[in-house]
Amino acid sequence: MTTTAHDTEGQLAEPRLPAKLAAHPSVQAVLARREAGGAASPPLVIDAEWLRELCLAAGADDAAAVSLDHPDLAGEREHAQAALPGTRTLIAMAVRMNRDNCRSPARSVANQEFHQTDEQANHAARTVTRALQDAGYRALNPSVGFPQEMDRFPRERIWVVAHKTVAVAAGLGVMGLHRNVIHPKFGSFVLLVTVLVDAEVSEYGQALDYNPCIDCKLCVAACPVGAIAKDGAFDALACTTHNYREFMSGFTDWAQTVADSEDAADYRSRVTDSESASMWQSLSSPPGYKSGYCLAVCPAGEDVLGPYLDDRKTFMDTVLRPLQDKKETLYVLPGSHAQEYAQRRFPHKPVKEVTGGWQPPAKRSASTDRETRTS
Ligand code: B12
Ligand code: SF4
Repeated sequence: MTTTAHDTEGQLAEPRLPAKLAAHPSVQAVLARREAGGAASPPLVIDAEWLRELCLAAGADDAAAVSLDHPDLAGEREHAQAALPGTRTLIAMAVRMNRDNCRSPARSVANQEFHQTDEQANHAARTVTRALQDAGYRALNPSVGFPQEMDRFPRERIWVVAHKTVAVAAGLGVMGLHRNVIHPKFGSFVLLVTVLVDAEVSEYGQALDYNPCIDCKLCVAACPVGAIAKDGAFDALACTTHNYREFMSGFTDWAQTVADSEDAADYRSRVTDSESASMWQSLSSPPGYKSGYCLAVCPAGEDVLGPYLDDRKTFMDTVLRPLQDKKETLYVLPGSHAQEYAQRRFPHKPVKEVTGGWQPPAKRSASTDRETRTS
């Protein structure tokens, strides 16, 4: 066991080490480095300007720090402390996405943009974490999106830190009607990431004093399963059931369908060739979102707003309409508001009932999985 000695003036001296440990080459190297003054403690408070420059150089387009004591982060505290005991500050970063990639009805284009930005944001956060570690701090970067804590699924939240909550408290933006954070300049076209660190920062970000959302409600019109209500209510289950068809919950439902199928012909009567191919693609490359249209059509943000202000009709015809017109299967829970909404508002889009994979399946007939297109 290590004991701490006091010298004659009562100062804290090097801990006394057991002889065997003290003789170890690594221990001797560390002690020698200390004696040479090469391992000074890092400053107690991180310089905010240094930190911001570090984040921007690492690939972030905007960054700000917020104390874990911020009242709006009360719900994040236990999660942050569990991930990195001793966390004092959260560093929020935003990384821009290319707008027209996100808006493309070719979802492969949009998904590539989401995943590339996701990677860039993870890379930026990891670079910042490394620099903080090298400066002598404890730091940690939870993933931008996936992987998440699937051992908690589906009962508890699976994300380590809620990046939106942190970004809003740090002043990087405000949640719009569509519940994504809108950056005042870059609009909705940002992904967010957070770095946890065990030190304070000399200056913290301030929450924006206005919401960049202009309340145009294009996100309401774009969502194919009615997940966003005009009053701001958000139907997370409707969104997840469709948009995450090829993520953990939709995959579980699909696996159940495979298990329930009597033979190949029965499977092919429940799942189209295109759906099988799409599921394969999501399993072999990063999984594909089915929608994200709410974010794609959002005109908010100083860099984005111009074309919408210039000519709203053209903006709707070229950004909103192509996504509304796209023929694509929509996934809904039976009897849900999403099902009724999708059939009524988007009669040209086939609607398919699925369990969502949230709970063990009731015994189903093959017809349950068939398209229930009406009107
Ligand atoms: C869970 C989650 C989802 C869920 C729930 C969405 C939501 N609004 O919270 C689903 C699957 C629906 C989803 C979809 C999308 N997401 Co998402 N998602 C997350 C995640 C992991 C946590 C979100 C969070 O903090 N929620 C808590 C609070 C802050 O959110 P809230 O809106 O106030 O509360 C709602 C939800 O929490 C929900 N809820 C509560 N408990 C649970 C449990 C489960 C299992 C589910 C599904 C939902 C849920 O109900 C609340 C009431 O509406 C973050 C990544 C992260 N680690 O932070 C990304 C994140 C929020 N997603 C993001 C994106 C881009 C999307 C999509 C556009 C993906 C896509 N390409 O299609 C869509 C947009 C849908 C939308 N309009 O919100 C970005 C947002 C970037 C931004 N500018 O704000 C984030 C921050 C990822 C990132 N690192 O950038 N997402
Ligand atoms: S699309 Fe319009 S209403 Fe929806 S979040 Fe963006 S600005 Fe707000």
